[in-house]
Amino acid sequence: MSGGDSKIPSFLTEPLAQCDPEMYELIRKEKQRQIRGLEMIASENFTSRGVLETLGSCLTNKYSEGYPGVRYYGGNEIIDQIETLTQKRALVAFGLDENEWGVNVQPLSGCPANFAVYSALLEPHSRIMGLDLPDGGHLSHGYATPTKKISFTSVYFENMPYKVNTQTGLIDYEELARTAKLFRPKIIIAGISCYSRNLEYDKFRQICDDVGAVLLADMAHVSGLVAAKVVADPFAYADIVTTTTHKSLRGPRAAMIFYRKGPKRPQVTNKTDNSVQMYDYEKKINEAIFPGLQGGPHNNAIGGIAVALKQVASDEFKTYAQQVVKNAKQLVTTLQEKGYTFVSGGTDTHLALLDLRPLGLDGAKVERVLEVAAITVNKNTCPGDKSALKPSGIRFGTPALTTRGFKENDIIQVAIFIDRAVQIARNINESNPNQTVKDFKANMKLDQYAQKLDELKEEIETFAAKFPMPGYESI
Ligand code: DSN
Repeated sequence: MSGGDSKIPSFLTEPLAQCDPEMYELIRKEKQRQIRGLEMIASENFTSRGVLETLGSCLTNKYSEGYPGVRYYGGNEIIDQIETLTQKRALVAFGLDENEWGVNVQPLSGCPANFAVYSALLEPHSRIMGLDLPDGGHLSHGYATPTKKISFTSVYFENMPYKVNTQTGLIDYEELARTAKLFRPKIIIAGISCYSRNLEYDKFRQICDDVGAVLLADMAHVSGLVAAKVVADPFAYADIVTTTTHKSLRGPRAAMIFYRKGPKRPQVTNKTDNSVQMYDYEKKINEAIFPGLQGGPHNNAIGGIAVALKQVASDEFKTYAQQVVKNAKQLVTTLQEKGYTFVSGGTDTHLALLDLRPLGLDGAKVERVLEVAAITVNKNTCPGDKSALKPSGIRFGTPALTTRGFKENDIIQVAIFIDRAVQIARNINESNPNQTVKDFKANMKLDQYAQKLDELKEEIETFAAKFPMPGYESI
């Protein structure tokens, strides 16, 4: 026997700071950026130390193609327990009965999860309908310009988008019902990337029943709010529900697919035939994820989902989710009092879309000014925009700041900072309203603007650094 005296290279056991100081330093700087800035990207959050520890654990070492109890590799006794625990917690977090719903926790992220659902249920080139990207939909619901299929969803499936009403900013359900009857899609997707109002899942259900479509709810943005019951619940109406796990749910970067099982809902049972029909999604979806689209699941992420879901089931999380929505509403109210315009006039959720058209500005210019001032947001299309490349809005979200303990009064201060930054953007723009984004960025460096932006950044960083941050102390 040997081995007791064996040595492995020291870089296999040294802390990161020692074995790779360059990477350590980059991560440390990113951590500082996150602490010192105001993180307002609606799809981001700060996950917990427990999730980070699980992500950085030995679970990353293991291959486990297959599902609990049926794997293509040995050594999966513990991994099976981890995946089963994650599935159980997922059903508990959303109040689901295991006889009616199942869940696949292996999708690597949201786009693969949605693509797996289409691949599971549809033949190539079958028809689907999703909210148009410029109207607040998501790429993975299918997006094509008149000359190019942008998302691969549009390459492999035929997508007809539905739209929001450009006056109200609200989904036009009547138009969706009309076009669905003509287009006869196999799947209708109720999901958003930038839409601040509750989705009316009952209307989606009715439209799906009228045309015989499956209702897929992509609740990625709002899943934490759904679990806390502070926004509309898709599970009462949908056949399949997908979600990422790192947004308002505050877990690791991953995704889940919930699917109905057991006898079909009455609305979709064939009325001319008294036999009970059963849902057949489970096998199809599981096979679409593996072996259809993915190989080995990321067990560290699956473990991280379980840790996040345990937190989601707590009273603290419910309070958190309620505060996320209160903060978004406060942000809108304070900025509206200062004269700003929001698409749909407000929010029911964690996000709000500022329409910059009344100010003669566009999203790219304001995103950059806010970024330099340490407020991180993203430019976004507003209803009526022709191109996603030159959008006229800014999307704000409150999940990340709320995790750091921001309350309404703090958000009022954040709105004051945003207003000051936008005023600087207006001043730069007014020197030549037709200037390109490139020229605008160059002009931001002129002394009279750069100095104001520096001052604002310093104030914002001092303010933000006072709030606690979850995760590790150092990186
Ligand atoms: N990228 C995410 C968002 O920002 O909405 C969705 O995948």
